[in-house]
Amino acid sequence: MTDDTHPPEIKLTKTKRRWAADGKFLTGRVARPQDQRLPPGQHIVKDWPVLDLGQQPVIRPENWRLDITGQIEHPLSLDWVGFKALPQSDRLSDMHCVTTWSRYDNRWQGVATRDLLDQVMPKPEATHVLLTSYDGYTTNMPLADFAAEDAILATDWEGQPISRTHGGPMRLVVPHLYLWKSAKWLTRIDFRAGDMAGFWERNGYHMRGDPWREERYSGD
Ligand SMILES: Nc1nc2c(c(=O)[nH]1)N[C@H]1C(S)=C(S)[C@@H](COP(=O)(O)O)O[C@H]1N2
Ligand SMILES: [Mo]
Repeated sequence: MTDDTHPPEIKLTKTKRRWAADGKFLTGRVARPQDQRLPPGQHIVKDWPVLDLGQQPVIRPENWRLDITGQIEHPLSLDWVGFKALPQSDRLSDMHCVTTWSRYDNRWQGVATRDLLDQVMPKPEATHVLLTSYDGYTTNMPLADFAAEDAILATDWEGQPISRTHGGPMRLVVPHLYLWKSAKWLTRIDFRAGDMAGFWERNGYHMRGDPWREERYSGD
């Protein structure tokens, strides 16, 4: 695992940091009509682009761990067998990437975040989660967003194990926020009494990231 305070500086990182500075892709629209499936400034793609910091870790099931820590009644360190023994769910959802592509109707299988929350029992102090991945990536969100009905710790996409490039063996999917919040290769969920910026959030991106409010950049 790389040091998450110094993820690799690659071309995409520099470009996306510049977009944040320039406010690129902002349409100025913030309303979210109930019937608006496609958020403002987005376009639909049929393929599934790969976006990450350029390090795609290889994790064997026997070495995989998910640590759940912080402001919870029952801290957990799960191995692959323990994770697969949790209740399994299906979700159908759209993805919205801040680089303006959206992909509709993705079928996910895995553990609903709600079922994980039932196991670990967040304390009243817990207001946010900070997520850490095997490539050193971090991202943050309010607990209420993590707990959303559609949010899932996904192991399968369209009936197949999620490929390594897309975050297998397990990634988070929080479909109502921009896709950078959906950590690939997730290995730690820290419940915190307060918010703390993750990687893109420290690099000009929004602490919440609601696509229908176009919360692309900090200050939007
Ligand atoms: N661990 C990790 N998760 C990550 C990223 C990353 O670099 N590392 N990139 C994020 C970004 S910016 C996007 S748009 C999505 C892309 O997911 P995909 O490659 O499966 O399309 O993953 C998100 N999750
Ligand atoms: Mo992204």
